[in-house]
Amino acid sequence: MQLIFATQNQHKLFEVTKLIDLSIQLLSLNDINYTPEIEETASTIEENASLKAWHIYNHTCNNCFGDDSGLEIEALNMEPGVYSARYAGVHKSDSDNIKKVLHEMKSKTNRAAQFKTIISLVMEGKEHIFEGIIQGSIAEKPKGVNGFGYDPIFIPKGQRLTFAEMSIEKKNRISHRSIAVGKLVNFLNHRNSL
Ligand code: ITT
Repeated sequence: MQLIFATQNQHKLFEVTKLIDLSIQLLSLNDINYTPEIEETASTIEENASLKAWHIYNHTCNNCFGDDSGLEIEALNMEPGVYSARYAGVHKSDSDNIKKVLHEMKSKTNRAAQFKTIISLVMEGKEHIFEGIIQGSIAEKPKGVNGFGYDPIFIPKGQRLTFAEMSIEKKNRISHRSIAVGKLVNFLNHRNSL
């Protein structure tokens, strides 16, 4: 089965490629020569996941899914959340976003946070939603060089290392994205066995 992954984020693509069954042939936006940016205009993670999947489904008429993810920090009223990619500004980098989080967290004793991924699958004109959440906390300073985004400051609950200090295999065993992708794969396998 072919499935397009409606993402422009190569790190996400790499993580998901390692998680998906061999029976599913994952096509990236590069594979289908789709280069324009998909504008994320919605105000929730759920709606943005949906928007990305429908955008590519309507453009290609092929089954596809979108992933929208965000870091939600309790002491910051669950921000940056849907604004995770542009928390420090539209053209800012991952390290600018991390600096802003650490600055906002300076005086906070509650460092609880969670990563959330919503996957929207659009298949034969119908949408299916899968959620993955991992709880954890915000580190005092960035550590590690693996992964992307906020990985250097996120310590999953029960772990000592940040996501960026873990191998991709270790992150993929526990991450928000792997939980959501696991649900997606189960759904597809169940459907194929009917
Ligand atoms: P696409 O929309 O093209 O998929 P994106 O990078 O814009 O890629 P999102 O809007 O879903 O993706 O992600 C928002 C940001 O959240 C992302 O740029 C990262 O900074 C952060 N993020 C998402 N997943 C993450 C993860 O697994 N680890 C660390 N940071 C992550």
